[in-house]
Amino acid sequence: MTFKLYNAPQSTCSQRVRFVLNAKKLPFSEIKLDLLAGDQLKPDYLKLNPNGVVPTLDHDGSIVIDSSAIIEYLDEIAPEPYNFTPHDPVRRARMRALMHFMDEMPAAAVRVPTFNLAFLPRFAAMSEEQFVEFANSKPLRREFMLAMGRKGFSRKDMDEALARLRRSYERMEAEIEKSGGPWLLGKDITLADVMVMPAIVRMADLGEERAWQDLPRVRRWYDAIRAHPAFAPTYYPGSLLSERFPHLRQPAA
Ligand SMILES: N[C@@H](CCC(=O)N[C@@H](CS)C(=O)NCC(=O)O)C(=O)O
Repeated sequence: MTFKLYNAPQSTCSQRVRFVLNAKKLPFSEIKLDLLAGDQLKPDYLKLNPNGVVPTLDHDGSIVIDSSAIIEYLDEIAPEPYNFTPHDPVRRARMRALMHFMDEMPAAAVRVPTFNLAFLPRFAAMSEEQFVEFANSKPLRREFMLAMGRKGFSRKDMDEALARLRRSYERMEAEIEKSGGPWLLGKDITLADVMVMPAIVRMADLGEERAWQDLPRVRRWYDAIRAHPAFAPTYYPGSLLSERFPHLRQPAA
């Protein structure tokens, strides 16, 4: 089996897939795209992934797109040495419901502080025409980019995104309490944990770790995922935004 992953070191969706590949000890090669340079919008890449986003997995010539579809696919084709999907259908359905929640809430909300705090200086340096052309070339994120504009999201948009993230941490706390932890669904790590991991790591990288300090189960969950053997190879040097954008080393306002 040969795996080629089109991805970006700092992309949260890519980090989900790298984590599962590493946990399963599946060797893979990486094609690294520069998302700010627009590599994901080039015609050859759009033939693989018409959404114009990473990640994309090429498995022996079969193309699989979308991080949640890819990690479920990997669990199906390579259930050993570790399977992230519960055997019991009810637990499996619970896991999938949480996976959807993670995409709809924290993964969507985290884009607002990410773009405002990390990427904005790049966009602010473009002319309005260049920016609109760049935004219009994005199949999936056109409206998001235009809503942000070259001046960034408003304070109100930022506060709303941080509030959505806070509700996500509270939901995690409640799920861990219900399941008995240490993971969202109990004693075994599942794809639901993998789905939320990059948003939490991103917020810590943006200096927002304090936002879940009053939630002891989330704190322990965060320690546990960082101690997982797949974590270090997933977050190889250069995977954090603060490594690429040194201005982020200041705590977020
Ligand atoms: N639902 C997709 C979303 C993928 C996505 O948004 N990828 C981001 C990086 S995390 C991207 O490629 N952004 C490029 C862009 O906005 O142009 C997935 O989970 O794979």
